[in-house]
Amino acid sequence: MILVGRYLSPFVRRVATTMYLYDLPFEHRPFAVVGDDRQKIRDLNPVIRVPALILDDGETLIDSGAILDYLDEQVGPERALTPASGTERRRVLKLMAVAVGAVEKATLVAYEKRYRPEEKWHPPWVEMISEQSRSGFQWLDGQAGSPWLAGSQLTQADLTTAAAYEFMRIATPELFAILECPKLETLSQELSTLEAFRKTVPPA
Ligand SMILES: N[C@@H](CCC(=O)N[C@@H](CS)C(=O)NCC(=O)O)C(=O)O
Repeated sequence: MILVGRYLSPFVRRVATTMYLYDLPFEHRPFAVVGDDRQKIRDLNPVIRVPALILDDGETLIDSGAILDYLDEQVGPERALTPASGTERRRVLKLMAVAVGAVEKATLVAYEKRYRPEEKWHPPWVEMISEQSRSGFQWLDGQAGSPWLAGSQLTQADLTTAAAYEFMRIATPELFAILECPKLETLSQELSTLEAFRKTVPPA
């Protein structure tokens, strides 16, 4: 399989970490959505986003949630990091929805600063989306146990949240600096003990 997209993307990172944890071998193509790689990504995903996962038979999957669903199917419910059914599944899905929503808002903050000239930044909009992002992360911090978010073992909610949290640290340091999320800090440190998570740290 071929995984397309840079590990700076929390969406790519959660897929790559999951593939390492599931012992599913893959080649990594760290294409960026801007610049020379743009057309290559468009060929895989018409909305020019990563991640994309090219399966061995050539089928291409897009959207990290759909890719994780496929990976879970490959390893079966015993090993899947998202529970198959019931309240446990609903809890993990809810946690992930908040983590994904919070990091999407952080991404918009990063894009505003990166792609728009400074004189066109619109502070009220940036404040609005920053607040949404902060609110999501603070809520997640309140949900974290010691250290896992759902129950007594690692789930996809933990990987997704930690990848999102670490993206903030790199891509929106100004937003990260005012987050007070001690439990997410612990979660991220705990995940850093896993080789699978360390292997997907975005290059500096
Ligand atoms: N819902 C998508 C979101 C993917 C996404 O937003 N990827 C970002 C990278 S962090 C991207 O490709 N952004 C380019 C853009 O939207 O213009 C998923 O879960 O895969």
